[in-house]
Amino acid sequence: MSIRKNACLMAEIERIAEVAGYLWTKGWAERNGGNISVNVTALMTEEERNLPALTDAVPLQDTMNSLGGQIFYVTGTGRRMRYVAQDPFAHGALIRVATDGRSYDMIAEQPIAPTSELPSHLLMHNYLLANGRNNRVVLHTHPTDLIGLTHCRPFLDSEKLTRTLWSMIPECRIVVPRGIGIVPYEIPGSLDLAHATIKQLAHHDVVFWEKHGILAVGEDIIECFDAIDTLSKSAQIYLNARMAGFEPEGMTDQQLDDLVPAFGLDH
Ligand code: 2HA
Ligand code: ZN
Repeated sequence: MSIRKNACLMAEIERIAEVAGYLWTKGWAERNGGNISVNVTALMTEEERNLPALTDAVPLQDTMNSLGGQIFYVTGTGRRMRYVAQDPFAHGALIRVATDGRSYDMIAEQPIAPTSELPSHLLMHNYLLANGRNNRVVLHTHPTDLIGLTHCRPFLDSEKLTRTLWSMIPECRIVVPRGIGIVPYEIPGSLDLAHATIKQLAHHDVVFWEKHGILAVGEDIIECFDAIDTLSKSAQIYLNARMAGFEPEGMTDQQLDDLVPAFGLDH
């Protein structure tokens, strides 16, 4: 049975490839920078979910109590986004978490070892599902302008950073309504980074990792990309103004608050 006959699944894989291409063309994915995981379980038939494993089970460090039987497309370790864009199944794989949540195997299309950030991606999916959030997507990338801001101590403050970026353009307040969480520097791929990120996900859908990159969660991969792209636009306006020698005025508190009822924002 070929997974490629499943049109719904393949459409989702195409959207992942589309976003991988954007990450590369935006300059946010140097070398193997960034990684993507998407929960595709709901797009698969019972038969596909039970496909024979391509690999032995690989143990997980933590038990994923909410992920038993869930299937994810995950980009491969060391893989370049520019190649994921061209051929997502040659540079990523479908992994299946065991029913006891303690290991995973691979079911398609080739056994590609998952991203070094897999433990953190799975911990996040586990947290999100356990909390009833249908956030199927975890997207991590390295936008130059946004990472640059994390080198400026005053911006390592969620309220200050959120307020500054929101106030550059109305869209930013609308597209990133829960604001930005900040995680102080941790070793990439570490569980400390994952646990610190999960704390931020209680209040935010986008988290900045100091001097490293951005992580966004959401229901849809294009929307996750759009949120980061809009933040990047705001950062460019802010930084361009500073480079031109002036402090940008920013929208007023009233102008920002008026967007909440006008666009039916919850926050
Ligand atoms: O996958 O971006 O954080 C490479 C990374 C690790
Ligand atoms: Zn990274």
